[in-house]
Amino acid sequence: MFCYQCEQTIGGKGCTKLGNCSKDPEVAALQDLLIYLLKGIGFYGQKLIEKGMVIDDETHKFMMDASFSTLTNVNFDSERFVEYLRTADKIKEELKTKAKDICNEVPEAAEYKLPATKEEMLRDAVKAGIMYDQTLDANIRSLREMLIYGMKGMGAYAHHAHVLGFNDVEVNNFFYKGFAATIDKKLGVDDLLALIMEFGQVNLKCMELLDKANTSSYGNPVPTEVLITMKKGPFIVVSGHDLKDLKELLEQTEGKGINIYTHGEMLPAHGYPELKKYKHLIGNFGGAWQDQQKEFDGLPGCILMTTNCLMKPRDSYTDRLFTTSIVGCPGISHIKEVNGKKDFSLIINKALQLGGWPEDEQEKKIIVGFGHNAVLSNAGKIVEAVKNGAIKHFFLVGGCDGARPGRNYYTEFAQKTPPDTLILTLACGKYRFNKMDFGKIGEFPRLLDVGQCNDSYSAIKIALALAEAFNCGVNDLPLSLILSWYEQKAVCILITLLSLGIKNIYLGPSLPAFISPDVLQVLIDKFNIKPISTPEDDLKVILGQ
Ligand code: FS2
Ligand code: SF4
Repeated sequence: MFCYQCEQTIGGKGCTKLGNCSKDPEVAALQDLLIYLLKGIGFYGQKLIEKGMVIDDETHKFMMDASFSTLTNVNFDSERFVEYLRTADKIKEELKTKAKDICNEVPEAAEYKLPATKEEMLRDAVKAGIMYDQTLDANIRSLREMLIYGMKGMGAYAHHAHVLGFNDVEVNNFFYKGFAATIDKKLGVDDLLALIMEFGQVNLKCMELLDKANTSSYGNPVPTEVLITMKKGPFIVVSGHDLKDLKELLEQTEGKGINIYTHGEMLPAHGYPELKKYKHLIGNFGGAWQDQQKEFDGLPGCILMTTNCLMKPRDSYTDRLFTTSIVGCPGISHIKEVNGKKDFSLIINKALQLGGWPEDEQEKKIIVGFGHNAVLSNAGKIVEAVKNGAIKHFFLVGGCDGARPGRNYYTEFAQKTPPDTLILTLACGKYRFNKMDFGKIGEFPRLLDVGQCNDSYSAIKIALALAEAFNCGVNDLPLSLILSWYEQKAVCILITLLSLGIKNIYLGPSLPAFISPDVLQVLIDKFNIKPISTPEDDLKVILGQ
């Protein structure tokens, strides 16, 4: 196997024997082959789109789901990948038949025919490996992989919007164009760089679409206090990012004497009016994803994993862990959708049987719900606070968390920001400091939780609105972006920020292994992207001290 798509790749180079995430060589090989087939589908799909033909919604849904399934910490179940591969092959053959009169030179990935058995698939997967073609130029490989990882991230966003009934033709169509481009030998470095920037703009649309899907389904998040201590009684912990799964579970547990706790990236759910109205959405449990094995160990309740980040479970909680949607893990019960509905009775009965926590803990609360609507409804006051000097600088300290050392930087950075600065945060990296007291500036808490990584659009919208209010560009605002990355959603967000021309981003804790030295130099030259150093030194540079 060879995989270097995430930040915790072994040695900062690549996982070759077993993933640091526990992805095994079999799953890695099947994922490689799935991406290979998506390239073939992309080739025929793009030809058909260029001829003005419309691809059906089921195929679009497959493209986003299959891309999402290969994202870090989503699915470890090889049997599920065999199913995806068979569907991919069927779709490719259908598109091939439709496109047979309009294709001249057909690349190998588009000609490939999936064999019948898993053993044969594993044999074939070798040629789908990232490093298989040793003659490929390092910069071309780097840019192709960057685009693929970006599309994996966008696959997740498009999936979440789609389950709520929201679609965008430009977003759907880009998957074909993007995957086709990764097997197009005519595209050089400049072409791929231009395409990646185009992708950044398409992904912006996708993030906007997801924002619309979430806010029109559940209302605009409002500042909300969230209990972070435990209450007596049976409970289910809901992790991941999927608000629809949470809503369905809340409906099915109402009046049953079960408390629902959010976990990890589900924390911002408490701010949505249509979710917070459920009284048994009681609070938030635990920290960021990398703490789950310790926190779920022997838990007297159930866990529903709606999306990433899933870690290989310890034996002590395999009987109380459940997956749904794209998530999968061998030996773990999976709740499927049947006729547009999910039946959570298995998990509900198990939670009742486990009994939950024996007593209440002393209450502690934090505050969430500072999406773009909540922040921008106070835009006038924020602008005024900047003009009268009460707010000197804005920091966006956000992104993914992870297990590797070096991430304390973000805690220390947040703690060292001066008291006359405002910190916006989002995604699971915030667990490093979101239970700390940063005080207030006037009526605003200094730390504003904008939401999940899926809500990055909110942060972009806030930045663009501030730039408009001050009649300047985003790069001229007293705003600094201090980002932590881990998986491929962070890749698509980063590309979108670059496509908006945003400069001077601080990125850490380490730089992506898939970015070649030459490509990195281009990013430095064009966007002045910087690796993080120390909180003290970076703050000095940012604040001009
Ligand atoms: Fe955090 Fe993990 Fe949100 Fe990422 S829960 S690192 O895949 O999606 O962010
Ligand atoms: Fe390694 Fe990350 Fe790939 Fe897992 S997803 S195999 S940790 S690079």
